[in-house]
Amino acid sequence: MNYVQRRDALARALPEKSVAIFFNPEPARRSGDQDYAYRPDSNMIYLCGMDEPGAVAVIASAEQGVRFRLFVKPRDPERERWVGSRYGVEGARDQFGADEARDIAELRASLSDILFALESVYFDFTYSSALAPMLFEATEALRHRGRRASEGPRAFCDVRDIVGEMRRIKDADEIEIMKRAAEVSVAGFEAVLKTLRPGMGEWEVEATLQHAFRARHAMGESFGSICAGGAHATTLHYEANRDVLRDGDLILIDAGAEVEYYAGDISRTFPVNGRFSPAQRDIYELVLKAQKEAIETCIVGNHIKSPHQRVREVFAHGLHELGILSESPQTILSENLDFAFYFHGTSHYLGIDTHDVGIAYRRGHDAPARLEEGVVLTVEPGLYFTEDDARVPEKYRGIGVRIEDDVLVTARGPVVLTAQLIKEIDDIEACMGRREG
Ligand SMILES: [Mn+2]
Repeated sequence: MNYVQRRDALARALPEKSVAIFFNPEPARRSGDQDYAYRPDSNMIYLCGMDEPGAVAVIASAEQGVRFRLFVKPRDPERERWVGSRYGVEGARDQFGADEARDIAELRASLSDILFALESVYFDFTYSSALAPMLFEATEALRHRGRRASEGPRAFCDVRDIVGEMRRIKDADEIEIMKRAAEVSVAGFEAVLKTLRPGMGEWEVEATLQHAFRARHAMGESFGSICAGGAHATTLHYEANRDVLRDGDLILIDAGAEVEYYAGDISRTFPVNGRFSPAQRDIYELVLKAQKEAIETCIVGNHIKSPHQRVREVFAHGLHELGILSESPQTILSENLDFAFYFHGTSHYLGIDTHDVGIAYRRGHDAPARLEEGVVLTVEPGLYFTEDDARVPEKYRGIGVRIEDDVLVTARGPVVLTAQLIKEIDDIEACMGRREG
């Protein structure tokens, strides 16, 4: 992985006389003496691959000598017999390439040396409650050390915009991993297609996905899988997955595998019994048309909102033609009438986080960020008609459809990383017709 290049890029992006500080939080307590499954900080993963709880990374601006410091828990054979091995100070140096590695217990004392000659300190404000008090304390101590009032930093800055801009463009290593995350995610949905049938529990669909992901050595799900049968699909983030799938209903599945800390993110909507009803077909075909046209807009020079604009245009015409909205497509768009049935965005960046970092709107401008080579984004239009919406023709009530793929922007146009997974009605019906048992 290009950790050295990434840290160099960050060092050059920082102003002179500054450092950026990152850290992995301690595991979160679940209950009793059990913790939640551990997930390291995404920027730690991106900049040095360090996954150990409690580790702290300090990266200095380019003109400084020692560029990369790591503070980690020391080796402790007694403790490691219980909780697993640690990298230790030696590992931080040898495996992670730290120019300087120390025991985490020395962080507090080391901060005065690190901060002494600095003008500014960058850290992730997400963790301000953990990091800011220590930084303030160290800075205050320098201010009151007495000899010269000029000691210590004067500014604390949020590092998220800088690293977010770096992470927005994926390098070759990242794209390789993301292709695998996409592949494993596809395999999960294919496993569902083979087994889906009326009477199955939504939780069984969830378990099918989890099994397919883990069996292919994914770390697990990149977010809590949504397996929403029938009208549950009209709740955007339905994750309860505790209902039974009924004959004649659709199931909306939004899930993805996490591979080496990178996320896949797919949505598909399948008929539980293997056949779409005419009303379900109407909505599905409209969403699919919008999704395919939106993917075509994922080209260099367009902006992050281009797919959304295209989806809204297709929906405005389709909602009018299906008699769901009587107003003209122009009126639907200008008065945002489509918002009643399509109330989320079409795209987000995808990467180490499912809703990945990266600026969507440039600060000080209203213009959305342009798509560039190496950007990975989702395209995920959906239409949702609640069961009790009297404005909507009865046959469409309770139908929710979302179709989502992961798209890499390249100089040669959009590359759909999840293209292997079928989404045409004929293909889905033919595939489900061949189900086991
Ligand atoms: Mn998504």
